[in-house]
Amino acid sequence: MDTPRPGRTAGDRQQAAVASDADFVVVANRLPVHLDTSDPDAPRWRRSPGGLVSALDPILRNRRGAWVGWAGTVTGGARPALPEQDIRLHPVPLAEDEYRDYYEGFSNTTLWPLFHDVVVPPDFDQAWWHSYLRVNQRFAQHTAGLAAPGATVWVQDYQLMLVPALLRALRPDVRIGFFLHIPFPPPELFLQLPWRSQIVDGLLGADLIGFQLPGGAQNFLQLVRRLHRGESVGRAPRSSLLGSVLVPGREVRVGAFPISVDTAGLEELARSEAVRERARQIRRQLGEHRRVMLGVDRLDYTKGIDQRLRAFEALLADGRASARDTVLVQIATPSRERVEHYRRQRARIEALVGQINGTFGQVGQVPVHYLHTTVGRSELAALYGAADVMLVTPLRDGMNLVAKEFVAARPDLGGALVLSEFAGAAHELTRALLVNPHHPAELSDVMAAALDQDPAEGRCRMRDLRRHVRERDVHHWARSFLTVLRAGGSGAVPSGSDDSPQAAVVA
Ligand code: ADQ
Repeated sequence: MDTPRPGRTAGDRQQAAVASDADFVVVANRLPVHLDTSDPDAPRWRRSPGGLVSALDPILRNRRGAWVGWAGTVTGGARPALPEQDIRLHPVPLAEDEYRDYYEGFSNTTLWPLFHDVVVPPDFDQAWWHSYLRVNQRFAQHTAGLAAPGATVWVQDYQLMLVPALLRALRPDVRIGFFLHIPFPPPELFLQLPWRSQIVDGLLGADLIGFQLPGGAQNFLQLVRRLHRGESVGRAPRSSLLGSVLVPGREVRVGAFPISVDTAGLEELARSEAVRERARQIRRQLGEHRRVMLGVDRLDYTKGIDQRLRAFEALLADGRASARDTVLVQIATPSRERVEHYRRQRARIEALVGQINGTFGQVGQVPVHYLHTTVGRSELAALYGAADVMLVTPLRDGMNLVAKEFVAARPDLGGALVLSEFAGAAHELTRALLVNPHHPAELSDVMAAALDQDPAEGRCRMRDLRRHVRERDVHHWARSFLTVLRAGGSGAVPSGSDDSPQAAVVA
């Protein structure tokens, strides 16, 4: 869910000529494509791999679907397109200053840190807010022009939290779902936001608001209560639903829908001979006898990469590991590189890698292999297959798909998963080796325990973890959200039930 830089666009009023006939519309910051410029003479649009696309793809094809989002690159006005039979893409233009203020600014320097427990202090800037509002309005307008009467619209993530209400004002006939991929913070933190009421009202334009975890849904319900002082009525949770908010004339349902991965697809890839051979080759290249630890993350300060490196350094320092017997491979995808906190984080990590290798390495044998790059799906599956220990240690994470991908990619039942308690995935993957990444000694101890894990116990844990990700894959996620979204009537509540000018929370 990350974006490269844009170029100049045709501007605000550019609206592609498309018929209003889409009866299922996905609205996300990014279109599920990128421009492949490996052949500069013949740049081509390609599908971006990802669980969200594979989950929504069959629905988009079966139901005259469309995807609304930013194309993410300099196109000189060229429309992103996929082969005929593929899903319909509808690009929303962004100007350079909007990319800076709406995306890098408000989305990633205000909302992202605020929603991740203020791991770094968020910046509040009025100009960014105005840009966020303007871009959300544009997304709502494009969607309104595209959706068929009575269509279902599914809005994704924190960059677009105003879209539900803006869209409802334009198109009261459509059914609107919203899903937040990142954590929803406790009210005490959210209330710092100068535009808190506008964001909450934006979300309340939806018929169904989905969070990764019940805790996020509860935080939201509490916040609505605090901001609106609404009447709260007890109700037993039904399936994924945890409560409702009554707004004038409508009921907004609130629930938890933990996202997952394309388990079958990953498993098939992991079982392929090419991937298995590549995994063996990686192990040979790293040193046949060495234990392999692996980290795969976007280079983000929430992912706990530096904490993980320091914990590994402690193991090397106290002799529980050495460059001779253990290696840590850290793959970090370049991310949000113009944002100051990300630049500093990269410098911190690279200094730490240099320090560890400088202190504990030998010629031809360094303890940390660090790659600042994106790797392909097959290479990723091979890395997962080669690892003895997978390190997923975020300080805060909505879900963390890497943890679930690792489990899906280990049909051999090998490998140990070290998983932060602060990743949403820990709520489900309780048979992983759970750890508090804020506690340096505990993190080193759990990493050491993972290296020394009894193979029989490891297989037993992995079997349980795999059972979970097979039952709860990304298709299950999409199905359960859309089933609840469609099951709600029109969203209307009997007139007279709203006797407060604000909202009531039913939880
Ligand atoms: P992210 O913060 O981007 O997603 P995550 O869930 O870990 O985090 O997903 C990252 C994806 O990128 C994974 O599919 C992973 O395989 C891939 N990836 C990471 N590094 C890579 C590399 N170097 N090369 C290739 N691929 C790489 C946000 C939230 C998460 C939530 C997801 C989905 O922050 O908490 O799980 O959305 O809802």
